[in-house]
Formats: sequence, structure tokens, C-alpha cells
Amino acid sequence: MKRIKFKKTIIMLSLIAFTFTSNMFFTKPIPATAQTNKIKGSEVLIIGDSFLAMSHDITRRLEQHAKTAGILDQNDSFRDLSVSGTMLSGGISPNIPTQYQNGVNAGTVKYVIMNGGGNDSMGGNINNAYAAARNLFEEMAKNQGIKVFYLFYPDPVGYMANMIKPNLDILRPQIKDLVTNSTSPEAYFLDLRPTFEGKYNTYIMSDGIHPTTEGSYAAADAMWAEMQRVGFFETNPPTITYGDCNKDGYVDALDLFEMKKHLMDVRNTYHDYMDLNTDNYIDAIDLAIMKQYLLGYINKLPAN
Ligand SMILES: [Ca+2]
Ligand SMILES: [Ca+2]
Repeated sequence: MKRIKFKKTIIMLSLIAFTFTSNMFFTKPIPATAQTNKIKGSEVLIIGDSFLAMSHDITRRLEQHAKTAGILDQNDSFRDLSVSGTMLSGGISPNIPTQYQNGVNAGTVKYVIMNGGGNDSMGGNINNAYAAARNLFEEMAKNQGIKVFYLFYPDPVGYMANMIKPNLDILRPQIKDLVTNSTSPEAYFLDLRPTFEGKYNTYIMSDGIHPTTEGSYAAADAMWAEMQRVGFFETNPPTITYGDCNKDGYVDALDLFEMKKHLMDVRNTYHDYMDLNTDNYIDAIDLAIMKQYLLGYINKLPAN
């Protein structure tokens, strides 16, 4: 044990001497990846019908959640293109697939929050609605990395129930299957019925279909909870900035010095950013790699 320590110390001392005698070290900037997990409001596209568009309260409430969570800037907002009276197939222009196209034509879209199928269930053809939803998902698959959150209606109540509910009950499982089986785009489905259960009196307006402010907030809160659960807005896990031991945004001789200090400290603990060959140990090998990297003998750390 002592012998090993002694050897280690010799290696360290010679490396320190090397550091101070060498002026050949390069400074390596760290690529600016995953520095922040903030989202741009413009990249969140809201499409759908009057359940969203009548008040836009669901959108506003979701934005508020995102701001509170620190992932959306205080003065930023989502792009809400939802339109009352429209459908998946047909309906008032622009219908839901067209809203999507308009959205991607106007700028980068990473997240789609949508609903659709209510008006199709009331007046249209639900087979066409399902086909339109399927086509829309095929379109969205072309936009690599996009994520979709599909919100599905609570039950219609009152005089509207007879008109819409039977079709909605057929369309719901079809859309749910489409969404939950979709891997590209990555998609999530939320059925609002459990959230509205027992609260229809206060959550649904007298027209029997649209959410009150309270209902919109409850819907958005349920959506946000589900988004949190599935990591909807999570970007890639934080990248380990290998080699930047002093966390100043560069890999340079100072980090080599930090590594040496670390190795000589008997109380040291493991830090992933120092384990340059990712073998779960920080030792002379990592130090040697660091040296080679800074001298330009290798242009990439094994861990990266
Ligand atoms: Ca550094
Ligand atoms: Ca290692």
C-alpha cells in the first residue's frame, strides 16, 4: 500500500514538473451542448379546436407552469394556432393538420400540444378524422425528434351528450392507440375524463362541451403533471464536461493541475468529469490521457 502510494507520488511530482516546464499545452473549449434545459416558446406549437381556442386558458396555464419550473423565460410564450370550430378532417380553416403545417412552415417546432376530433365526432365522419390524425402523425414523423402531447376531451354533458358521445367513444380508443403506439413522433395521450369526473358542474360550461376557466386550469394542471411524469420537456440529460475539472468552460493545463491535486488527496471522491476513460476510476491513466489531449497527441477524449 505504502509502496503504491510512494510510486503514485513520484508520478504526480514528475507530472507537476512537466506541467510547469511545458508551454505546449492547448486550451480546449468545450462544445456548447446542453448548457441549458430551457425551451423556446416558439418551438412549442399548440394546435386544435375550441376546447383550447375558446379562451386559450389551457395554453396560458401551461406557460405559467413552464415559467414556474424555470424552463420558459418570463416574457416568452408558446405558439398557439388553435382555432374554434375546426376538425381533424375538414371543418373551419385552418383545420388541425393545416395548423401543424402552418406552424412548421413558420419556424422550428419541437413540441406539439394538441387536441382534435370533437367537432369531427359532432358533425363529421370519424373514419375520416382517424385517417387525418394518422396522416398528421406521418407528417410529424418527418420532423425528427418532435414530441407530441395529445389531449382528449372529457365527456360531453347535457343536450350535447347524445350528439357527440357515441362517436367520441369510438374515436377515443383509436386516437389513443395511434398516439401511444407512436415512437416517431414520440407521443403522449391524456384522457381528461378522470380529471373532470365528479366536477363537470364547475369544469364544463353550460354548452356541455367547453371547459370553464376552472376546467381549463384543471386540464392544464393534469397535462403538466403528466408532462412532468413522462419528461415531456426534458432535453438530453446534462452532458458531462469531461476534463473541465475547475468548471470554467475550458479544458486546459489548470484542469490537469486539478486532476493531480485530486489524485494526491487521500480523501478524494469520484468525479465523472475526471474519469476520462470512463472505467470508474480516476488514476494515472486519466492523467496521461489528459496530458496527451492537451498536447494535441489525441484530439478527442475517450469518454466523449
Ligand atoms: Ca477548466
Ligand atoms: Ca479512469
